[in-house]
Parts: sequence; C-alpha cells; structure tokens
Amino acid sequence: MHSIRLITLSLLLVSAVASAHTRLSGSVPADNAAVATSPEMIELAFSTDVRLTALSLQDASGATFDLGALPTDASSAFAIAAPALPPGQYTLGWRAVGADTHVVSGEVHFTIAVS
Ligand SMILES: [Cu+2]
Repeated sequence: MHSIRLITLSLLLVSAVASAHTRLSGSVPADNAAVATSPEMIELAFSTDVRLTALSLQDASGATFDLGALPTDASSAFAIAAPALPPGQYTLGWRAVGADTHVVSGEVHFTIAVS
C-alpha cells in the first residue's frame, strides 16, 4: 500500500517537473521556414527566462558562421545579429540553461531560397 502511494507521488512529481521544463516557443526564421533573403537578426523565444550557453550556425556542407559573443543576460527572447548568408540550408543549434537549472537544447532548420 505504501509503495503504491510512493510510486504515485513520484510520478506526479516527475510530470510537474516535465511541464515546467523550458522549451523553445518560437524563432525567426521559424523552424523549417524558407526565407527569401538572409535574415539580419536571428530571434529565439523561450517559454521561461534562460541563459544561452551555446549557439552555432552551420550550412549544409558543415561550414560554420560566426554569430558573435553570446548574450550574457538571462531572458526569454533573444535577437542575435546574423552575418550575410548565401542561399542554402542552415541549421541553428542552441543550448540554454533554464531557471530550473536544466540544460535544454535543440535545432532550428531554415532555408534561404535562391532568388
Ligand atoms: Cu527543466
């Protein structure tokens, strides 16, 4: 009887933690978007304040593009100046630490179309 109640309690705790987990709530360009021109800014929005700990931008050949220094302040929205990018497929990799100290990471894929 006691063990069942303990299991139920720990399942409830796990789901409460999971629902509080920070996630990427949006980006510009959006994931899987095709844009006509090189974006001047790359924007990332999160469901809670985070500290960005890594950002990388790669094209389909694996070449990397410098995005400058990471923002140092915690925020739920970031705008990062992007270099002029030729048409192609890009992967933006990000990693962040949420307010709950969990590390979250992901990728945003976008294409700059040949005009
Ligand atoms: Cu979390």
